[in-house]
Formats: sequence, C-alpha cells, structure tokens
Amino acid sequence: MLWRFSAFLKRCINTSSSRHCKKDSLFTIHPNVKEALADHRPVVALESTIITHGMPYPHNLSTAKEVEAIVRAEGAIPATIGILEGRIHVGLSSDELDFLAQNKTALKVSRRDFPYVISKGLSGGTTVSGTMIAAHKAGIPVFVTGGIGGVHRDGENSLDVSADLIELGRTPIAVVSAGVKSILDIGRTLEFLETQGVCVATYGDSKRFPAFFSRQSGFTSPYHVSSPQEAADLIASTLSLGLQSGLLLAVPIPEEHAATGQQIEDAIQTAVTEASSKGVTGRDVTPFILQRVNELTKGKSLKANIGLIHNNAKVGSRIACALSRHKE
Ligand code: PSU
Ligand code: MN
Repeated sequence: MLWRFSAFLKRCINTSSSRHCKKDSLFTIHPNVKEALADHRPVVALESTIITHGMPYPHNLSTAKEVEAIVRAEGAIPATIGILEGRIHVGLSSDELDFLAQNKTALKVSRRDFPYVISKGLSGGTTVSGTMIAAHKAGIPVFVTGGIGGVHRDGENSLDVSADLIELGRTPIAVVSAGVKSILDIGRTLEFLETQGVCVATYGDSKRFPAFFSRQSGFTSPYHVSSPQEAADLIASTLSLGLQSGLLLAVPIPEEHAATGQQIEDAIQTAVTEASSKGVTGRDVTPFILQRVNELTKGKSLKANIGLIHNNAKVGSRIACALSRHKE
C-alpha cells in the first residue's frame, strides 16, 4: 500500500499535466485576473453558490453579470469563482457563467466538498467558504457577496453552523456582505465569529450590525469603518501581521431596498418552520429557505437581494481599489 502511494506521488511529480495531483493544474485563472494580479491592480472575488443555489434562472445570470459590470465600472477586475468539470476557475467567461447559471446538477461546494467534486470532475458553485479558499490561493484578498452563512436558529441543538464561519476564522480574506440574514441566529453567529477571531466591522457611520434585508439587527459589531480607506487599512493590518484569520465587513442594505423588511421577516418565519417540519437538513437548508422566502414575498425578497448585492459590489470594489493603492 505504502509502495503504491509513493509510486503515485512520483507519477504526480513527473507528469505536470495530471489534474489529480498538481495544484497549478487544478486552477484556471482567467487571463484578465492573472494580469491584474501580476500588475497589483485591484481584483474582487465573487462567489457562485448564489448563482447555482441562491437565485432562480435567469435572475441569477443577470445579477452575476451586473455585479461584474459594477466591479469593472469602479475600476477593479471581477473574479467570479466556480468549479467547472473538476477545475477551480478564478474568473469566468460569459459562457462559463451561463453554464453554471443553467446547470441543474452543479453542487454547492464548501471546504468539505472540494475533494469529491474535483476528483470526480464535477461542476459546482462555491459558497463563501469555498470561494474564500480559492481566492486566497489565487492571492485575492477582497471578496464580495450578498450574505454569509451563520449559526442557524436552534443551532445550539442541531449544531447547524455554517462552514463559512470556520473559514473566516482560518483564511485571511475580507468578506464584504450585507450582514447575516435573520433566517439565522444573529446573536450566536456574532458570538461564534468572536470565538473564531474574526474581525467584524460595520461599513458606515455606526456599529449597528445589519440583518441583510434590514439595516439593523438589534446587535452591534465591535467596530465600524466609514470609508474604503479605513476598511483597506483593516485588511492591510491583518495581512502585515500575518494573522491567518479573515474579516467580515457588514454593509447595510441601501435605504430604498430595505422598505419591504417586515413582510420579508414574516416570510422568513414561515419558511424556517416549514424547513424544520419537512425535515430539510444540511446543505439544503439555506437554499430551501431562500427559495421559499422568495415565493412567499412574490419576488420582493429577490429584488431586495439584488439591490444589496449591487451596493456591496460597489463598496467592495472601492475597498479593493483603496487596498491596491495601499500597497504602492
Ligand atoms: N445567503 C444568501 N444567499 C446565498 C447564501 C447565503 O443570502 O446564496 C449561500 C452562500 O454561498 C453561503 C451559503 O456561503 O449559502 C451558506 O450555506 P450554509 O448555510 O449551508 O453554510
Ligand atoms: Mn448548514
């Protein structure tokens, strides 16, 4: 057995083309992203579970493309991360985005799923946790998304705690999001982030921690930053200290999209109850709730979701631009 393993390793070292063993051959970095990284220009990583599991077609595709356009308009290069037939892509072409958006068999890929998806040559959307891993390996420190996973309601019993939180504790990436959805237990999520050593800051003029669809959750962040420069300073300090932990920058939803808050809250309550009575568990919980909330609010939650992602993309790109100036 040992002999067979060492023979395998030897083969890996000798054959650079084998996708099963060499790190470089597992990654495809889009030429625009590669060039920008080499020139120390700002790059923004974007996730793809939101495309494969977070929104219905065709809204998923149009939103992904709009977000990329916003990043470009702000002067940064978008790098949407996803897995296509066993290869980790950092930066997707328009056809590749289309492929993921319409692919009904794409898996939801967090840290634990990489070995299976890659070894089987499958395709998938990377979650916040999965995207952080790939972004870090590619050298991209800023990542924009809508919302991160967290401790689920009743998580103290089910132990349903998103791998996103553990990843934030072990991977030095700044995640720009609209806070944590109230489908989750926000208080316990913040406690868990503190335990994991994650620096959490609200982006704006107060420490009020946002709850995705609403500008406040009733909880506070330990800190707040009011400009891209201040946010970039936090990231730069993390990197120069060599802390191996991430940052969470929580951007409140813009006022005009937050209006439908109460109706969405009611729908969330119904969807959470349905998920538990139907016995939905594991990785299916979050997509189930997102879809039900969208149905129950007749698309209003999706509209708010898209509005806040656009805003996050703008803020995240400005932070990435400030950070790249920082390095000069
Ligand atoms: N929250 C959203 N939209 C999403 C997700 C969360 O509003 O698309 C996705 C993200 O990819 C996040 C993942 O990383 O769900 C968390 O899943 P889980 O709760 O199973 O860890
Ligand atoms: Mn979970």
